[in-house]
Amino acid sequence: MISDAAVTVAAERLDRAVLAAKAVPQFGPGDGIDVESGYAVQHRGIELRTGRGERPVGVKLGFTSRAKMAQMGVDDVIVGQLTGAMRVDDGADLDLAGLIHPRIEPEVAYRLGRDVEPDEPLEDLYGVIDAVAPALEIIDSRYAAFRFSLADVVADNTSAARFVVGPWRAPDIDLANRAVVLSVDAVPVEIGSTAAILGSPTRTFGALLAMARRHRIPLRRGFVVLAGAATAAVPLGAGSVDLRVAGLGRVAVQARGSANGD
Ligand code: OOG
Ligand code: MG
Repeated sequence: MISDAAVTVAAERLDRAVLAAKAVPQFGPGDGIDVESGYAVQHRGIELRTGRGERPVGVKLGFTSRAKMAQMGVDDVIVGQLTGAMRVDDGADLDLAGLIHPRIEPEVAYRLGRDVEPDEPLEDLYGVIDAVAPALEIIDSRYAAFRFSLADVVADNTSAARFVVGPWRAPDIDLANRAVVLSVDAVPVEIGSTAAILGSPTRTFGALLAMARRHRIPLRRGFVVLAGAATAAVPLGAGSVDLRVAGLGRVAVQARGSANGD
């Protein structure tokens, strides 16, 4: 575990990359950032954001599907945090100018119906979910060339940049194996199934609770939970992106302008 001062230095470096939409080099062996240190850096980064008035509004899981693990060359589930500044309304414009090299991926979102305290005797979050929706996540690694180690990506708040949640509905449907079609300008670019997410997105509830406890990540009423992408992420340029999840509905975003690039 790195020192408290080193946590702050790393968090400030990543935070500047977010604000300037300019990539920074990955951390190296000399930086000594292991996964635990990565979570400390992530927390410090969230403190920098809340210090600017951003509000925590949710949590996200990463690498819950083989497609994502294979794409990014990592093999462990990770957790990150969402703030209000990352939220884009369903169907709204998303300005790419504030981003580096964004990618978009199909997700399922769950909503927490109440606060969950870390010491509650729960096995998972199943009974706490009060709504479910199709969602899009826009990830934007702050590292050059979108390359990172597991510890790096944890420190970088799991590449979280923007997210879009479609219409919420009651969580009384089985989401274990639903077709997922991600389209750009009406052309399907990724086709998959929610089964790719740990066999069923609901399986993420136990993993998320365990990780939130372990890494002291708050779970609050109304929080959005992104279960992780069902397919690989696709590079995002200007265009109209639409996700359909069978039986659940659709969500869309209109990407405009162009990202800064590496
Ligand atoms: C890390 C974020 C992974 C997911 O859904 O698996 C993630 C990345 O791929 O940059 O959000
Ligand atoms: Mg994701």
